[in-house]
Amino acid sequence: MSSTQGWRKVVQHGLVPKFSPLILPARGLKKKHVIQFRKAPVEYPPVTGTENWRRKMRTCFRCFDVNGAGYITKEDFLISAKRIADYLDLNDERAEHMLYQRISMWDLISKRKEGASKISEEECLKSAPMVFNQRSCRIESFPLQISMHFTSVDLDSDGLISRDEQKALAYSFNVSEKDSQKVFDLLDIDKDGVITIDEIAHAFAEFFFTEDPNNT
Ligand SMILES: [Ca+2]
Ligand SMILES: [Ca+2]
Repeated sequence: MSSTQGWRKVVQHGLVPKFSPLILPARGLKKKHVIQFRKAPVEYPPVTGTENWRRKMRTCFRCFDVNGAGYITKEDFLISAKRIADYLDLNDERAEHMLYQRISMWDLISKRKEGASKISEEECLKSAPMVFNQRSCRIESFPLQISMHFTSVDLDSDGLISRDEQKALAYSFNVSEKDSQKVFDLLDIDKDGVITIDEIAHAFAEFFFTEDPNNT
């Protein structure tokens, strides 16, 4: 299906995981939300690992490698969580909630690498095409990662990512405010000033599963 066919609702099972240790006031995602992809991950052709695609993966890796050590480790997730908490001056409860979510993301990544304590850029790039081509990834773990990412960025748990929440994430990844602004505008497909999980899901699917040189 071509992405020009409009917003066809493709339902995949990507329920928001119940990994939060705290009960926070929330609406939206606390209710079960099934991600509606504009184009389901399984509909994209297999990734072959073109130079353009590898460049996107490197950019992504370098965002997660917050301390620039050349590896992704648990420490990167801890630093990122602290930077978000500082940027938004979160109270202890919210900071702890978000920290737990970011650690859960690391645990999931590490578990996939047989409990590795650090992951290098080369390892990441080498295994990425195979990982992204697995049916189980496209059907289960990809939507799960999106849900975890979304929940960890949606700091006030209102089911939407605001400009400030996006800015806090960008700050934690050492991304400039100008670039963060650009990313926000790209993600906010319907231009209503907030990002929904379905908008994020579409952007992530296009980013990770498209090798089109025009997709950067
Ligand atoms: Ca929010
Ligand atoms: Ca929007």
